[in-house]
This record gives sequence, C-alpha cells and structure tokens, in this order.
Amino acid sequence: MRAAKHPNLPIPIALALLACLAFAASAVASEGPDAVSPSVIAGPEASGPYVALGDSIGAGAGAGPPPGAGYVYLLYDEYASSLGATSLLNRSQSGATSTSLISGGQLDTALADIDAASDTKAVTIDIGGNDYLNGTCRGDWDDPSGCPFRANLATALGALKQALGNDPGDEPFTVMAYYNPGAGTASAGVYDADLLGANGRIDCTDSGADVGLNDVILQEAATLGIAVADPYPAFEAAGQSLMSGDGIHPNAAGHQAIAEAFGEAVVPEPCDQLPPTISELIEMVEALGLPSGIERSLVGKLEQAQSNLTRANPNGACGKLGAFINEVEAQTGKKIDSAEAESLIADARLIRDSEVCS
Ligand SMILES: [Ca+2]
Repeated sequence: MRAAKHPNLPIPIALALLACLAFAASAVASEGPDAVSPSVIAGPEASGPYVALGDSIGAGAGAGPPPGAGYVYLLYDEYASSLGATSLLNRSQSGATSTSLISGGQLDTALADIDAASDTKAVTIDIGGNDYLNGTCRGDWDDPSGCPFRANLATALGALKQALGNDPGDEPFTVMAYYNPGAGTASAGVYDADLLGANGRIDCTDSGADVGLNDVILQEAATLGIAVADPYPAFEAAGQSLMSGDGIHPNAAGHQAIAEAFGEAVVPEPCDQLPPTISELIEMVEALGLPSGIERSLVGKLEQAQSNLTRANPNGACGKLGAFINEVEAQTGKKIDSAEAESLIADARLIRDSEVCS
C-alpha cells in the first residue's frame, strides 16, 4: 500500500525500503509501548525538573541497555550542571505518534510536570518519526485532511510553551528535527522524500509537495519561536556509523550526536516577519477603500519614500515613512479601522527599521 505512493521507485530500492520498514515495524512491535518505559530520575531535591517528551528515540532506544546513553539522559547530565536541573522526568514513549502524544496522556503528563510547584529547567521533544512509519502522513505532510501531524505538533508545542510561560524563570525549550535513518544507503533518497519534501531541502516557505516532516517541524517552531535541534547533517556526514543497525534507531554515538545538536539548537527565522516592500505597503493602503483624499495623501508619502530610496537618500525616506506613520496614527479609529492601522504602522516600522534607517 505504501509502495503505491512511490510508483516510480526502482524495484531494488522499493524492496530495500519494504524490508527496512518491516524491520522497523517489528522492532517497534517487539519493544512494545512499555519496553522502554517512561522514567523518572529524582535527584536529592526534585524542585527543578528537566521534562522530556518523545518517541523511542527520546526513550533511549538504540543506545544499548541501560538507556542511560540515550540523548535525553546525556542532556540531563548537561542540564544538571549548566542549568541546575535536579530531576529528569522523561515521558517519552516508544511508538508514540503525534496523535498518541496528545490523546494518549504523554502531553498531559508533561504539562502537569511543568505546572507542578517546581521550577522547570528545560523541556525537549522529539515526535513525528512514527507519523512517518506508522501514520498516514507519507507523501502528504502538508495535507491537513490526510495528515494530522502539523496540527498536532502546533497543539503540543503551543500548550508546552504556554505552560512554560507560567513557570518561573526562562528555560530552553527545544524540538528535534529528524535524521535520515538510511543515510549512506540505497534507501536514503526514499527517506529524504518524506523528511525534506520534493525539493530536497527544508525551508520556511515550502508548501504542498515540497513539505516534508522536517519542514513542518521547522515551520511550526518558527511560528512559535521555539528552538530546533537538527541532527540531520551529522548523520548525513556519518553514513551508518551513528546507527544502531536496526534500521531506525541511533546507536550510542548517534544519541551523542543528537545531544550535541540540542546544544547547538537555534530558533528559526519566521518567514512572515520578513519586512514588506514599500510597493506592498502601497497596495495594502489602496486595498482599504479609504476616502480618496486620505488615500492620495498616504500613498503620496510612500511614493516619496520610495523615490528617496531610489535616489539613495535614506534620511529622506525615513522622514516620509515617519510622516506616513503619523498620519495613520492620527486617523486610527477614525477614517482607518484600528486593526488595519496597526498593521500599516507595524509594516512601515519594519521597513524603516530594517531597510532604511538601520
Ligand atoms: Ca522541503
């Protein structure tokens, strides 16, 4: 059934993929949901927990027994020394999908951990790999009717961020992008098609077929201002040397590489905060249907700002943008609707600050 989504796949690769998926499925099945059970490490004073959510990777699968070499446990050591974390509440569950995360209790447990009378020190999450392996998202990551991943991820990240907002202090909150488990093998391209989408890269502007699992993670994290840990490049460079041999999970060195990616996580730049152009601002004004005298006056100031820019006179442009902002402010709630005025002013300031007056 899954192979039907890849009708042009060369047969040897398709067979390799099926073998790989079958192995992964049996590995997940043999582990069962409790084989690597959620674990709690309580320090002498459990007042500063590190709360981890995730699937089997977060639970430490592949790192070898005991799971203490899993990336969550490595991060706990790091957060204990750098942030003063005094306990680890690892709620990761082997086999978790974004749907089971939300409806199966894992998210609720983690939210209760954060809401408890404690000062949460850090939160990490890895989710989505099983939406690929066992879910309905393959080939359709940008289709909300067929793939619940984006909505589920937004729900989970949003709820966790809100809970952290009510928790004392500032704390790192990081979501993991996925490595390619087939890196360096014949199945690498098949995985990449779903990790990166049809265009083979992650980008905040991707949509439709160009959206893969990691695009969704980047885009939703960018929207909410959450840092992304991206171990993909390290696994690409390492071939299979970071993999455990079960086709899916990292080995101890792989978990170490993931922990290092968390250490280097950054908040992606949101697409929608790129400054608009003056031409776009003029179009916005003209679309409002304002009284013609006011529209002429506002558009005139923007055209003069554009003209100043064209003549390499940024100070003149700054002045005209400032006059535009003043006029919009004067008309706010009068001839210009308050929300529309706020939007015009915000865009004019973005242009002034980023392109002209910096
Ligand atoms: Ca993409």
